[in-house]
Amino acid sequence: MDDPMPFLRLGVRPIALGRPGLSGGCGVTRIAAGALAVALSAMATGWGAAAPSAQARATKSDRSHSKAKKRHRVVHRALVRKSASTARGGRLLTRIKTGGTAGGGRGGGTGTGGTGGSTGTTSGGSTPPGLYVDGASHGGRCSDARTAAEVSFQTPWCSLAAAANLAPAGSTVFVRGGSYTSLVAPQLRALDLRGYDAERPVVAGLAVGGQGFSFRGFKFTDTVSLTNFDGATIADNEIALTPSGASTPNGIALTPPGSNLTISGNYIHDGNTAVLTRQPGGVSPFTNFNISGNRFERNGGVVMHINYGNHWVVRGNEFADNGRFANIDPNVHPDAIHIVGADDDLLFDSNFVHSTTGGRGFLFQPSGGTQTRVVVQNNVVAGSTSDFALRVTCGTPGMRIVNNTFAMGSAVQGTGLHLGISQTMPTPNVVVENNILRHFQVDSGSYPVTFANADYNVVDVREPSTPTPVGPHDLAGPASFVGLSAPAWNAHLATGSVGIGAADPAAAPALDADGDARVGTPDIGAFEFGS
Ligand SMILES: [Ca+2]
Repeated sequence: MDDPMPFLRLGVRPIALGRPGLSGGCGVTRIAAGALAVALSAMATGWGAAAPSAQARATKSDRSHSKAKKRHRVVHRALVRKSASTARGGRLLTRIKTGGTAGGGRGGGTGTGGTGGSTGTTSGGSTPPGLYVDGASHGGRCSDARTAAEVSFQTPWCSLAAAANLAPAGSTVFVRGGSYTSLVAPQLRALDLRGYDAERPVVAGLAVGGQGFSFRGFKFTDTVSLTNFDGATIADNEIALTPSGASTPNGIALTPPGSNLTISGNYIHDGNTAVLTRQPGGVSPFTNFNISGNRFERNGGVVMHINYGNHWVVRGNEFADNGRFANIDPNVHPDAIHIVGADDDLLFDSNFVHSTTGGRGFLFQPSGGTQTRVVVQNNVVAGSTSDFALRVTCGTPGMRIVNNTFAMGSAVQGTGLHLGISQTMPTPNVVVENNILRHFQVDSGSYPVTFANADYNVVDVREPSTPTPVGPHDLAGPASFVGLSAPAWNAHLATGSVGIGAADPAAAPALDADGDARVGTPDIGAFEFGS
């Protein structure tokens, strides 16, 4: 059965190695009341000073979002073919499958540093300028004894380690097809490492750090681990993991300090946690992350784990059939995204979560502080299990939840949009507008959740005998969809559905989850009808 209150039992369940650190409830319970007052006061001041950030970015990113639509590229067509038989969510997903929305939004690394070599092909006899690693000697006999000046397409290095040790900063390094051992390089120079053409070299994982490096076009078969990094890009790779119980590897594991990271266009599947932020010692926030256009499929842990994130954009990702698997962790709480720690300025935009395997949506569970300037917009969470689409324990002041379609399972207590489940600190000024909600529940408690606006939602079931708000413009559900069932989970509104033309224009993002403009009055939910 699904566990609607997972963290309540975490205290009695051992946390397996490699799993995200999980803490119970809102973590400020151990902070003295005076300290909490000071913290909240400071937070309020900070909000006033910097309030535009997540919201402004949401608007700004609408524009880049639109541009991204026009930027379909070839980069991982192989991945597209590989996963093309699974679910469809409308054009949102189509975009992911054709290269993602990579680059949208403000956050994210630079990670370039390349010499501008294009990823052209060798047809016609020309090879792109750059250095070469060719362990299988496809283009000529490889040798790691060469200097960088001696390396060419015909005279390549054999190993990634040689490139890491010998390529000068700013180099583009093409890696030919073949199998490579894991690269361990604690401080990489600014190298742009690329799988050559469509050869997609297979690499047994990374353990790297450094500045301005990037990895594109690889197939990794073990964890991509980044520690102490700034300006890194992990893009258009496949991370193909193998379930092995408690030893199932994670996809991308991040250990601070870490800043300016882009994770885009990757296909990460069959692992434990797809994107894991570790805080093994003193807390060090992960700053300026852009995680967009990735596909996370059949992972058996918390899919994305955010622990002390600052200035993150999480956009246009697909979470496909992640959940509980006997050969990974049959007892995991399989959140699509679990946000813990004290976090600031997080935008979750146009993500698509669907599962038939127990997976669920977003869980906000602050610890050690609050989660401020959080915007959740244009997301779809659907699935056959009755579990939450978005749950907040407490401590997310000013959170904006707008134009989402939350239609997971059946409408029973503890599912859907569920706010204030474990109240140990205030959650003021929350905005809940223009959402389609199969179930809506706000719990009572010592620190009641309060709303700046809770209106213009389509609500199927509002949990009775709770302080769940009723807006004057709320509409009774259910909305009707084009096809909200597996495998398509198509959450576009059907002709005549409730919610069309019924959203609050002041709250609706300029573009919908497809990146399309509004048609007339904005519609409730993630997709604009007729756009
Ligand atoms: Ca409309």
